[in-house]
Amino acid sequence: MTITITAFERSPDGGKGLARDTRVRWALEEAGLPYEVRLVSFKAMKEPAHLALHPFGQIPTYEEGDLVLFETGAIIFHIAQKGTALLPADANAKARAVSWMFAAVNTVEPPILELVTAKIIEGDKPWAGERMPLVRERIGARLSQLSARLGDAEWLDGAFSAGDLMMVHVLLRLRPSGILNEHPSLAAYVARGEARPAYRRAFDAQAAVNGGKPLAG
Ligand code: GTB
Repeated sequence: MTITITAFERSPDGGKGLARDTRVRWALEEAGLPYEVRLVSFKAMKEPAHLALHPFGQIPTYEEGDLVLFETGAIIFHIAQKGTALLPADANAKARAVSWMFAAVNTVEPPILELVTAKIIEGDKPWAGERMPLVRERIGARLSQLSARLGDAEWLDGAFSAGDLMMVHVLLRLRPSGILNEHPSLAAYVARGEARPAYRRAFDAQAAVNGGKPLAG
């Protein structure tokens, strides 16, 4: 059955892989599943045809036969369950990998999104200058906890999993801020994710659409 995802017709990041279709592309590449991409404009995202797929008028969506999914957590969990490339066969290890998927989107991503809001949406407000250090402090606290747990390990819990995929992509959103480099072990963790051939294929595919440069090397 053909898998079709949606992605920005033109991503605001100009092809840096930060929009969330990249994490879905990456999961599909890790799982070795072929897929097609339907590009949508910001206008089309809010029109009935797309709202029928995604109640909040966003990308990415995932279609496979009669199945329509939205929310990257659900999409990647669905993809991951098709094999063992992204979730281990052992039931307990699988449950722990799922914990990391949730941790990425529920615990680590929210303060990172606050930074985006504080900078881009509310950057011109009179209180923006006072708010920014508080937001950076909250991110720093989370990253210190994550870094302490990762320690010297390559991945969060044994072999690379959907939990790492989600966490690496969430952390990548911090790169433009410089905050990631304040946590060298996490910067190295993200670099390991980016070095994976499946990530490089996903990144290059979205860059080709968005006018970005392919990953070098
Ligand atoms: N929780 C949902 C999920 O995980 O699937 C969130 C989906 C979401 O936020 N989608 C964004 C969207 O469609 C695109 S990824 N936004 C349009 C809208 O809401 O109208 C967020 C994003 C956008 C741009 C960049 N960038 O340019 O760097 C990075 C991330």
